[in-house]
Amino acid sequence: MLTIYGVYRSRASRNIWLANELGIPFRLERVMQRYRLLPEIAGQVLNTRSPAFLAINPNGHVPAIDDDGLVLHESLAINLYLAKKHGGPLAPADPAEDARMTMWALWAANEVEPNALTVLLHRVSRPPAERDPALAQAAIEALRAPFAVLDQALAASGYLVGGRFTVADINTAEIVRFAMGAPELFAAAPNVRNWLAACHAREAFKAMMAEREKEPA
Ligand SMILES: N[C@@H](CCC(=O)N[C@@H](CS)C(=O)NCC(=O)O)C(=O)O
Repeated sequence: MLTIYGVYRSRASRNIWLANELGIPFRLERVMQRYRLLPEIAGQVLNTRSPAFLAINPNGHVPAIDDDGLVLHESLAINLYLAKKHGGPLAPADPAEDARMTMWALWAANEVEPNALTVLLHRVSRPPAERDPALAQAAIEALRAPFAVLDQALAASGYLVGGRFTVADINTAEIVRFAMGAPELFAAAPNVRNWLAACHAREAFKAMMAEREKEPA
């Protein structure tokens, strides 16, 4: 049995979306980000600093999984593992596709995620008084080049690997989602805009988001 540690409003969303796509059952062990809890209730809620969770992921971050005793952290690595384990069209068909899927996961984590997170924090999720527009703008400027790369990669088939929807699209789309507070990036990259819309129209994504909306922000 697969256990996913995290909450919908965390990078566990990536693993839950993939599990929904694969149709595999999972148990969600709710682990809250410590910084989202008031200190007075932190001891009562399983969170990213709880000793019981640190035994699962000593980094103190969600998500993590326990898949019949295989314990993993890192959301993108978890998705690559689950896709390969369960096979089918989301998974690599051969070593070349495997390499491309790994490439896109590392690319998204390194070239996009830090700046996309800055856009999310400073344009969307932090209270307006705590946002730094200059930081957001610098992140947006830095994302123009990787968005152009992604736009070009999507031009041929509308997908990243193998001309079909795969785990590479899930991993990359979940990181690109963080930048949605910068519509100017998507206006300049229509293939990225259309691809993300297609990813977000998938039933498995919508089911994940419906649960996410039920969680307190
Ligand atoms: N590279 C990691 C990042 C994990 C991460 O930073 N998770 C955040 C939530 S989305 C977290 O646990 N923050 C709470 C904390 O650091 O205490 C991954 O992709 O799994």
